[in-house]
Amino acid sequence: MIIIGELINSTRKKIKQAIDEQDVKYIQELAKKQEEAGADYIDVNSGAYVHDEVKYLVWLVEIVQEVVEKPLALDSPNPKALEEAMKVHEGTPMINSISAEKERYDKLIPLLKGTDTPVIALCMSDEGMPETAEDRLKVANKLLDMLDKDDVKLSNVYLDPLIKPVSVNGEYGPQALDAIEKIAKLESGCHITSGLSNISFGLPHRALLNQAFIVLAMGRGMDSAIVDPLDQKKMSLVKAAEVILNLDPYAMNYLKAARADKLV
Ligand code: THG
Repeated sequence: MIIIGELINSTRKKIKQAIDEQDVKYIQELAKKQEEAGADYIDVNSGAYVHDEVKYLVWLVEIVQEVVEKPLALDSPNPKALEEAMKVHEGTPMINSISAEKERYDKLIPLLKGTDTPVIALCMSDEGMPETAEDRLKVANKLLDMLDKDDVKLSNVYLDPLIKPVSVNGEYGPQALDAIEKIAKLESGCHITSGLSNISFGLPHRALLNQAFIVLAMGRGMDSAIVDPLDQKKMSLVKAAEVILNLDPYAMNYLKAARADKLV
């Protein structure tokens, strides 16, 4: 599983406060902890700042890269913010995200064309948020087609089916899982990711629902997730599921984690 650590996000109160106070240490500690916990990418998002999003995204990239080796996932719908953050990022960042919405797509594609930049592609178009698994598959197919034509390697694409809360509609769980399976069956070579904590919004013991969802989604072919990597139970479940799905040959990773006393 490719883990994208979600905690440096200005929609979280503590992060908003840390940005307001320019508390470099707090943010750097959180970045290091996520890396140590096994994050492959560290997501950074300053979207709570309508007017200063660009400035703070650039700042987050600078301070987080001082303390981690892993690349960052630049999280913004704003092509300008992504462009400026890419300029200061050392090495290749992940872009979170592009979509099939024409204006956003056209502005972002020049930054991606012919590069080796991993990019999350949301299953969303100008027709709005998809409802059913079929709707998501349609947008996924369209995006894969567009990106392929625009010289983006599909092995660098992370399709995000967009997860909605099961507390809003009981069918949102099955629809998300079916969408993951349908996208995986395309065998396009792309990855599948999602911000899975949306699934549990509005219900108690959210971590428990997120844990159940990540295992179910892995069983249907999801190979990446935007999550809180400091949740040890979830990270342990991921390692256990990888053994069962034969994604961890000879349980090498699992055994290594066990020896390091990292499984709970
Ligand atoms: N897909 C993609 N990117 C995404 C999302 C997605 N980026 C943002 C988001 N969704 C994933 N990241 C987070 C980060 C933090 C939290 C949830 C998702 C979080 N939320 C608390 C809550 O919802 O209750 C906020 C409370 C707080 O801490 O203040 O922690 O789907 N591609």
